[in-house]
Amino acid sequence: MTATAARQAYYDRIRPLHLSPLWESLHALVPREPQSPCVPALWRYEAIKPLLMESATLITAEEAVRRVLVLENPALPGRASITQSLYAGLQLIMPGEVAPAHRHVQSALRFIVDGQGAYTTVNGERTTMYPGDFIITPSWAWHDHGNEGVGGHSEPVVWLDGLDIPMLRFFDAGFAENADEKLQQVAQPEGHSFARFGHNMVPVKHSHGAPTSPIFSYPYARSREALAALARGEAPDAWHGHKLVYINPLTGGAPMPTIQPFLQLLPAGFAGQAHQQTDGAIYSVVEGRGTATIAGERFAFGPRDTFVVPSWAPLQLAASSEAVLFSFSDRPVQRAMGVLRERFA
Ligand code: GTQ
Repeated sequence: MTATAARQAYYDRIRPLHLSPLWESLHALVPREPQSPCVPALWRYEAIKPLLMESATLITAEEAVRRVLVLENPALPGRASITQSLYAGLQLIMPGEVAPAHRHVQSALRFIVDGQGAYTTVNGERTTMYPGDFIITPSWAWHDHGNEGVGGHSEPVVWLDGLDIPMLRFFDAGFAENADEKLQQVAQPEGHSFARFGHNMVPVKHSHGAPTSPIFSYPYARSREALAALARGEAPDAWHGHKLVYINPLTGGAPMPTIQPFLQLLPAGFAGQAHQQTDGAIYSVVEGRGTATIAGERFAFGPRDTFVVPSWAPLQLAASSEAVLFSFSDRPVQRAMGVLRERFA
């Protein structure tokens, strides 16, 4: 009997006892560097928008609860995952529709992609959505969405949902419940959280102890203005252009315990150098056109497109016109574990 045959016979005997030989899988379990099963991919909004609109003829937001087309990593079909740890989807709410109140332990971000005048209500405070706004639904917070328009005009509104669904699934720690009422009572005037926490000042007395930022809407008008001023005042970073991270004003850390969002400006003509990071990231293009070269594959991007950069895949960004990119990753979790790594070529 050869060594291989003897080993195989041995593996066959231990398998019924639910045992497996580590030495056959050690290299894959403990890789020399990350080997993500995820692949880079880009979703062109132009191609998706008609299909998303068609979904509204098939099901209402209310019946669907959340009418979302999930962006699945092409290498992880059926997993509702855009990376191993994160979920992304495009949610549509038509004028007059309602997505009923519920809560879950999964944290969500909304990044408004198309249209304006929808709202989300989080823990009794409503915020109106405008393109480019970054909005948080904290873990276990009641939330419902609707679309009443602004200024007497209403239109379909689409946003990118980013959730830590795969992480919660991994931990088997998911809980959820529906509210008795379709819509929450609005208990605070719009903008109240931002007034309290959004101006580099916080109330002298407050009891916000949650791990999630007390600001739940970071308006694009403000973030865009910050990028514009930044670009006037300093040269772009050779890898990132002008890149800011959104923060929780109470801690200076990530606004969500599991997700770090970013916003960056690439000047017209920017040709960035390649970098790698262990936190794979999902990008949503707000303005401008350019290319993302991900692990050697070149993707042309334009406004409202979404693309995914897998963990440790070298990324090189370039812009033909001034571009603004929103992105998010699982960085806070990797940071808490002390395993976050970056490499700048
Ligand atoms: O809006 O509450 O894309 O619960 C997936 C799950 C959105 C939401 C999603 C959700 C939501």
